[in-house]
Amino acid sequence: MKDNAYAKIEAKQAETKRLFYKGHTACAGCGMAIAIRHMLGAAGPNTIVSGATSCSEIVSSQFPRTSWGVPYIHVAFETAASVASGIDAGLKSLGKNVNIIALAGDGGTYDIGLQALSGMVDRKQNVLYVCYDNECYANTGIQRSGATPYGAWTTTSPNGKFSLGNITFKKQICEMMIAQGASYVATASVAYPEDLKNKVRKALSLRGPKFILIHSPCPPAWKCDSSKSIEISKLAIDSGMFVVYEMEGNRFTINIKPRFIPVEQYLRSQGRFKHLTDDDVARIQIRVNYDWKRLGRRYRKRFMTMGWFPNLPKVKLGKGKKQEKKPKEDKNKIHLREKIGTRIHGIHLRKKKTRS
Ligand SMILES: Cc1ncc(C[n+]2csc(CCOP(=O)(O)OP(=O)(O)O)c2C)c(N)n1
Ligand code: SF4
Ligand SMILES: [Mg+2]
Repeated sequence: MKDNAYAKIEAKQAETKRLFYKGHTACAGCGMAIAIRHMLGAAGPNTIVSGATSCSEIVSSQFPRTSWGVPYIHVAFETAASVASGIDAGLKSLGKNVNIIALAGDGGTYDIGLQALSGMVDRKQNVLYVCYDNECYANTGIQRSGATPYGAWTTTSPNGKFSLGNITFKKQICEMMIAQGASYVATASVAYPEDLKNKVRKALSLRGPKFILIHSPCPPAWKCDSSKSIEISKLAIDSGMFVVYEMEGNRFTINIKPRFIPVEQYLRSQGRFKHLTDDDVARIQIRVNYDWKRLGRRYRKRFMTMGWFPNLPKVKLGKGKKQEKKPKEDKNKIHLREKIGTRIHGIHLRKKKTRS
């Protein structure tokens, strides 16, 4: 019985290793490489991948070497979804049933490939779109993307005397896909591989456009130790900063319930947030609390059936920099009230009528 279980695990591991070969050149602790390994392990060999320009392509497919154990087409930055749509049309006309995966980073999804992705969902193509989200354009030197969190340092949103770092909150890409009517929308994390693989399997078993967002740490961009990638991914979920859920049709489920530790624990684990003051951190906590309350309101019934409600941490503002005092009014300044009965810029100032 025990031997059987081990044999199963080994077979699974062999399958995972075979489809995304070792020897790629991703940095140590790279979430993207872990995400792809699990994604392919779950998809199996009957798969074609349309992969956008990104770290995932650079580290795995430099001619004449490859890490891909399945057909992999490297496509232009913004075209992962449109090439996958073409593959879908071609295979349909040949009557073949093959898993089609479009793979891109957050830059290639939230920003530059959004139009192609939207078109793919609109046309109801039978494609699974996987976005690994390392929250920046890592491949070209860590620039800010639509997925970069508020307050984060990047090379195009540097922190300094007059700058906090990135001043926008993450684009709600999954909500956009839900609004567009994708058959299946889910988020996953490299810290929970079984959940990730189950989602890939489930998505591929459904027809129509599917979208999975995988939170993927990037040590050079997040300025963290490469041995801490998984730990930090868990902190993102436990603090409620990254929500792990799925939306199958109209059914919303939280797959990993956070413990709601203060977001500070997540933020202080990475150098890209180290410049944030206590007030900046409190502002981020307010936003996270707001997002959870919004989620709770929208899916109130589902939260009730899950029998679980978010227990959000309290926020204290004003711990950080002192607020600047307002300058006192100049006593010599003539008050408007004293000018009643005169004209200012052609307007006759009258006394306000009071009801008797
Ligand atoms: C049209 C176009 N614009 C810009 C580039 C340069 N470029 C290549 S990869 C990349 C960053 C990709 O970022 P992301 O999609 O987040 O993937 P990551 O590098 O983070 O894995 C950029 C800007 C390009 N190849 N094509
Ligand atoms: S820069 Fe980041 S995403 Fe790119 S290979 Fe290194 S860890 Fe992975
Ligand atoms: Mg990226």
